Amino acid sequence: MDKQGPVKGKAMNELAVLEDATIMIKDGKIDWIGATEDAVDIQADKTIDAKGKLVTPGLVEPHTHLVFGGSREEEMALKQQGVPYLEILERGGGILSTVNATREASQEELLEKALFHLDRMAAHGITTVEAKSGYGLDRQTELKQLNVAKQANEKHPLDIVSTFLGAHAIPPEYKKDPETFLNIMSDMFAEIKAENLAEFVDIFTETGVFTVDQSRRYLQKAKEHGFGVKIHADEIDPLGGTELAVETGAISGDHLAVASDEGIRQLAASDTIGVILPGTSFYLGKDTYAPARKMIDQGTAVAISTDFNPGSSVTENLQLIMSIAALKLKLSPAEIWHAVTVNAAHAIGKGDVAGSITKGKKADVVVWDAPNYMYLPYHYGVNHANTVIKNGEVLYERQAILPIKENI
Ligand code: IZC
Ligand code: ZN
Repeated sequence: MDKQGPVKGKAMNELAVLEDATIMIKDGKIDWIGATEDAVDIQADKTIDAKGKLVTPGLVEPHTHLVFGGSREEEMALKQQGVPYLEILERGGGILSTVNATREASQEELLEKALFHLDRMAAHGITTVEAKSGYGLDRQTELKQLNVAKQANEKHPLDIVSTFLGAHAIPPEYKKDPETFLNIMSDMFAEIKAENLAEFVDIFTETGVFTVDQSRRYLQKAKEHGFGVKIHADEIDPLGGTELAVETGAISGDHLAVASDEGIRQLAASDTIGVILPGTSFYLGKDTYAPARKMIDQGTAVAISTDFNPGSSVTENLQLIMSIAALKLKLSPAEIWHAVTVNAAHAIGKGDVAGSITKGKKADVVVWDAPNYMYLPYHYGVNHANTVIKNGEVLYERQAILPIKENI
């Protein structure tokens, strides 16, 4: 797995697999990788024997709503009764209920909760995480969320890439005046940039949220302030968010569940990465999944993510999403591995340091209780991580409940 740049289209099915390999780590970085028989002169302080086990780059999680207050388990009953996601939002629930809980929570509470979720992600083999704001929808709370992500990045061993998603929903106080609300959010760009609180700006382009025109103007301003841009595009209604992602040169277009054929064509011809979140279709009980198969067949670089958030995809387990990608998106194991490593890293601007086991990159490596790379999507819903290494340090090790005796 040492290709540079995002892996596009058919190349996603060509995985570089080494049998009987050795990886050397020095100063938190990959120092050498190759066939064990070529690994001469090994003088390691510590070795990890991964015989018979799959070893991969740490998973990169390119789309989460990590920092939030409260939870929304009551909505599950509404969803079971068939109340659509956007109607729950329209009634003041959904994202807006998390907004209330996030406004009420202290910075310390939000940090503690974020660290808990990060621990769980790390235990599931994730070593780099993108985290969005967007549950404040006012200056003060959005800054509180961004500061929590910054603190979490400083305190937690995982690397966090921060995205400003102030344009996640229209708060009730601006229901009739979304333009003014967007201006309040874009007025924060200079400060967020100056304080280095986010690398990307994202917007939810959706029916009842923000239109394509509003999104275009907002993202244009973000680019003028030096941000890379992302879009929650074509998740529920096909508004043309995929085309807008290409037009604005977004680093990624995310969701794309109902992208048009023209949008898919344009995406494939662009450098924008398609970040697919099949856990959302699964969790919202939809039959429609993003046309990821078509996207890859036409040449797109696809990444996959949990979309971890308290409403539409409540899981930190990217391995489960890898299985959903196999079962529902019909992606091959090789495509899925590219989607959760190198392409996910490029989707958050970390392709130079994460996403592959390459000399000079961060030593973010996972040993899995799996005999080969096809095994993870196949054996679904559980945690296969055996040992998670971040920056060359062991971060997580699976504990046996009973030590397995030799020669039982
Ligand atoms: O809290 O429901 N889609 N934003 C856009 C979300 C899902 C997160 C949520
Ligand atoms: Zn999202």
